[in-house]
Amino acid sequence: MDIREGRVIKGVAGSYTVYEDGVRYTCRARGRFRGQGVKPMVGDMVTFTPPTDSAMGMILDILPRVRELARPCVSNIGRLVAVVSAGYPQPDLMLVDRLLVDARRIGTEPILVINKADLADAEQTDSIACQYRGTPVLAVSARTGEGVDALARHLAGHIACFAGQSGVGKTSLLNRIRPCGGGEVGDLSARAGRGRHTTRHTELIELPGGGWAADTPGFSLLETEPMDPGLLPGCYPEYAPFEGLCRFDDCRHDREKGCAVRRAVQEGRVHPLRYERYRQLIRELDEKWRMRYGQH
Ligand SMILES: Nc1nc2c(ncn2[C@@H]2O[C@H](COP(=O)(O)OP(=O)(O)O)[C@@H](O)[C@H]2O)c(=O)[nH]1
Ligand SMILES: [Mg+2]
Ligand SMILES: [Zn+2]
Repeated sequence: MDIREGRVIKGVAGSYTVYEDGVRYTCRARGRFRGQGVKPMVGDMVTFTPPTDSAMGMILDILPRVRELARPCVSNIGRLVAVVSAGYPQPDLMLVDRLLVDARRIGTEPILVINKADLADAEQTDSIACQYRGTPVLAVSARTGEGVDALARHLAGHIACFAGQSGVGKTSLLNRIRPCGGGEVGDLSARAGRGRHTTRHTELIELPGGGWAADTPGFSLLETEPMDPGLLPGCYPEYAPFEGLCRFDDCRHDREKGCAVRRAVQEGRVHPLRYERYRQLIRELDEKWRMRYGQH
């Protein structure tokens, strides 16, 4: 048997596109996956047999997967690109914070991309960037191309997930990075009227520097999956210098007495707006966690 190894880059209705060495093969998944309740996922490395004249292509096994998200359904994610707009739509930094937490929770390096820099001055982009000490931030413009090379370098060799509000320019950026990508750019006015998303299913597109990108609608897992609130502080790199300095070992940096993170906020070493959103988030996670698991 001709057994190969490749990457699943698309899956629609039980039909998978597997990529190996520049060639795309259409495969089905072996029947026994269904019995085990597992399904190949976009991003998976798999063993497969390519289609022949007499047989369909078949995925045989899924190699161990890491860093997977359920929405978007992608595995082996190496970079999470949280995109906001410096112009319209108004940045939803709570969504950005949720995306950064999701990324760090699954062990993926996030980057914050401030797009549409052509519509804003440095002061406006800085007012966002300065809130994210410890997170790489890039100001870019899909329109002028500013910063796009730096972004492409950051993604090279990885599977990158683009996420963020509708209309911030995710598809436009991907089209810039990969001019023949052919993603459909949304018409903001028409779309707002009908409330539809241009980007539907998840598919990996090949990046010129090696690597893959998924263009996904913007939402965060935290809205759907309860997360242990105790893990939240570890998802804030700007808290790391103050670790172990709070009065209580199990300090969650909310209302506790003698909290070193709150002191850092007062001293201007952690951004107050980011911290306020953190408190909102941890209280929200508490609530969900309690509803799911009872008092803790
Ligand atoms: N001025 C400006 N407009 C942009 C830029 N990037 C995207 N747009 C526009 O923003 C709108 C939404 O872009 P799109 O890529 O569909 O956003 P998505 O929903 O995040 O994929 C389109 O009208 C784009 O032409 C940019 O860098 N500057
Ligand atoms: Mg789009
Ligand atoms: Zn604390």
